[in-house]
Amino acid sequence: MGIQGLLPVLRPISEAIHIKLFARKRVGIDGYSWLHKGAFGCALELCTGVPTSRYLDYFIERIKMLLYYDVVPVVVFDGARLPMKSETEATRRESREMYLEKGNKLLKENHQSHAVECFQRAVNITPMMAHKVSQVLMTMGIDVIVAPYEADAQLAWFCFQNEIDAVITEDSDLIAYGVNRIIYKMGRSGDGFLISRKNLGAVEGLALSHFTQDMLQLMSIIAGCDFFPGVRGLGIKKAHEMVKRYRTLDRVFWHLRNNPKFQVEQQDFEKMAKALLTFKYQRVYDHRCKKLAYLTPLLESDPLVHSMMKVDPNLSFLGPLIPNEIVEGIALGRLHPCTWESMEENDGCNPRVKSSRTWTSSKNLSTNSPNSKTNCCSRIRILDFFQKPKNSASLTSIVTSPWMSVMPVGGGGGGGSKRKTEQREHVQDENKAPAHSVGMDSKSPPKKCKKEHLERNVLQPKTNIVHRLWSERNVDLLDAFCYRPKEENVPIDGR
Ligand code: D5M
Ligand code: MN
Repeated sequence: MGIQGLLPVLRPISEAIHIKLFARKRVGIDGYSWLHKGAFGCALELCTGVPTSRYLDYFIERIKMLLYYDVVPVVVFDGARLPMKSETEATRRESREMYLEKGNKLLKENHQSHAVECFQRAVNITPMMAHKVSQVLMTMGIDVIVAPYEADAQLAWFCFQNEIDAVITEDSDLIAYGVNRIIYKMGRSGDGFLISRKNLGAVEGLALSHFTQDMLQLMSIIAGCDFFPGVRGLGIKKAHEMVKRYRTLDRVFWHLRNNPKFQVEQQDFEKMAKALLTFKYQRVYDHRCKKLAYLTPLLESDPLVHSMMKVDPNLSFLGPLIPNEIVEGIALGRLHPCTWESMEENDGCNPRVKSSRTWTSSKNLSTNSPNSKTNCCSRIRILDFFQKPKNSASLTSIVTSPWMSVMPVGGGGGGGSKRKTEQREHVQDENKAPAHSVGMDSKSPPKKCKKEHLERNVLQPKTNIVHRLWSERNVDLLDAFCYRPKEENVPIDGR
């Protein structure tokens, strides 16, 4: 999970912060990270088939805490498996199965506490669990989206598009993707550790100030990441030294290949190149155009891209193509990200069990077919709750809810002018795609959709839910959403 050895070396630049630093700002949440943490406390139930929703309680508790501190959460869940991660996923699956077997054996032998430890490593987080959490989040008026592939890349996209100001996660991949501000180890009281991209140049013993984003990604790949197992005998510091010296993939690979100390095969070049391109161009959901996009604009003149396109014109390793209406259905939580089946039909069941309406292959779908649209949208219940604006061009966020209003950035619009203090205060300069140096701001603005040129709307919360409930004096609901801070001091232990 993540970049091997990266978080511990960044410890000197981790700032102890409290989440209230991000009051009135939008903060992205790596949903699976909280699902994993929440599942830890109910692993026995999850692994033995006892119905439980305790992982949900954990999630909602954290959300309530953010709302208490006026932070606007944007929850992002992982979608379908990325081809580049198949080996990592297979290793994880084998490990889970091994621990499940071990746990069941220990349970039979009446060693419950040891069994629970095994089950904690055996839990499989499913899209249906994410869906159940989403349903509750949506009723709370929280923005929630399912990425077509990795939540990491989707969060980076939101960051580059200035939609969020920081990400809460435990995954060091977010650093390689180029996210500006990442909050790790956030405890239940809101204490955590912030790693800012602008400080990466200040890491002692791992000088990154002259590293470009490509170099940071290359270092991550040869040290070991989810897309490439790394070069044996090369830790993060040696990886850093090598990239500092040789700078590009071609030169680094040539050096590795010609040094018998490193057992690098010729076919590793392609794997490393694909890993590099996946960090740069992974497919994400463009919530404004409602279709797939590349994380950063694809440079077909890039020799690596050019050579990959010759063998794989669709660049499927960046995430296979998905028809627009399906990708929208996935993003909004209507369709299962892997099977494309309706999530509602499967509710409460194993998502892999066939439902009455099954999308089997993309060739059955025509984006213009009236039927396909009806089929994928007909059974939506959860989103009936929300009013979608008729003019989709003005919808720039993920889900509209009764607590949200569309207003242009920089004031104007309805509730915005009334409640100036509640507008999101962007730190615009740092939220751009990391095309150039690490620890420095990119000069080129992110590419925008056509309609974006004239009018850039951002969905802003009118008020957060706690305010709304206060104003309506809805005591019961307020109590349900109420968060009471507790003292907690979580030490950083970096991974
Ligand atoms: O991991 C997605 C998120 O889920 C990331 O924040 C880490 C978390 N995760 C993944 N696997 C585990 C396990 N086994 N325990 C705890 N947390 C986990 P990604 O690596 O992007 O797939
Ligand atoms: Mn990751």
